[in-house]
Amino acid sequence: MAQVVSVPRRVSDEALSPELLVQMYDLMVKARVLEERLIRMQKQGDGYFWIGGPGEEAFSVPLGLLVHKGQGPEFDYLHLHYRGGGTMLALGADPVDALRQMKNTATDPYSGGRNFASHYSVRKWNVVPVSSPIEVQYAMAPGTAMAQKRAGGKGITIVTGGDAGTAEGEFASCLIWSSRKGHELPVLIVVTNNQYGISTPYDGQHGEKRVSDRGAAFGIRSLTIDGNDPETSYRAIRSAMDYVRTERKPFFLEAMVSRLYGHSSSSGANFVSEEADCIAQFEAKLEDRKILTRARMSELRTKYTEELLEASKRVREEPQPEPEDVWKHVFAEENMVGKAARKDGAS
Ligand SMILES: Cc1ncc(C[n+]2csc(CCOP(=O)(O)OP(=O)(O)O)c2C)c(N)n1
Ligand SMILES: [Mg+2]
Repeated sequence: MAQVVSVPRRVSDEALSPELLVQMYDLMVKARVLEERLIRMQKQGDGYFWIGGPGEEAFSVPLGLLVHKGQGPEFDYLHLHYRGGGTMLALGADPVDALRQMKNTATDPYSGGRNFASHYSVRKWNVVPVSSPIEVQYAMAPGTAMAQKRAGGKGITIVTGGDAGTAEGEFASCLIWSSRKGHELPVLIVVTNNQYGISTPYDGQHGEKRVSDRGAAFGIRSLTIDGNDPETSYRAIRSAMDYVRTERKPFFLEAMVSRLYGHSSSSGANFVSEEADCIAQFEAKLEDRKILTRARMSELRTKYTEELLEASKRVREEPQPEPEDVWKHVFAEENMVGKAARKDGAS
């Protein structure tokens, strides 16, 4: 498949420190090994369905590293989709929690064993629950961005999703609500373009050359980058975030990425060798620049592979949710309306 790569505009090409490159590499490998463990768990019967982000690590990891993490409108809100595992690890998530969600244990902190793999939710980091119906997040993002604009401060909203989903109305709603003249919102609109929507290829579905071209119609600054290059991603995300944070206006960033294990377990989840592998490309650069040796890089991969294999065995022994727990967290833990009425003296 043709790789569409564009040279980033308006983004500095200042070198990133070797320490940062090693940190990004470490997280990218951890994220990949985690996805590979999740795929194996699902194939071995320790889960019902897999979906995740192998092939997006060169974009998802820098994104997570650049977030202002915390709870409430003064921090960044994240409306992620199901390919953001690298972002979660870069934020500091424990990879074992992803294994717990795959195994649907009661200890899964994201959904108590109820949701699919890669459906994160962390209130203390403003990570709102990932939605299985695609694009819902683009309709919600202007809401948190509006709250942030009203609250003042430097918090921004970040929303991510795929290329095919941009055909849905929620995506248009996001562009419209983010860009109203005089009411612009501090939202970083991200599309990770792997050039597929399940089995439907990008070509034939889009009249525009790039999805980011749509930004111009709304007066939204937009950019398409090679999301397979972590250095390009880091610089482009940092510069887009700086703009959104200080100008309190939207920015649309499209990142061209790969989809290295197909759509999900429903399409087989087997390695796709025809697409660019951002980790293999980064390894060649790190070796060439004498930042890491091949031996060190293999050691790291082996370490994470062994650690996550052991963790997956432990997770198998963790408790499953109790049947009556199905009634928890559905709407509210108690009848708030009835309780308020009783306080007012009503029956
Ligand atoms: C509203 C809705 N329609 C259809 C689906 C089925 N579905 C799940 S993923 C997907 C393709 C999404 O493609 P894209 O937006 O490019 O994201 P990618 O999976 O490629 O990252 C579809 C159609 C869904 N989950 N929700
Ligand atoms: Mg896609």
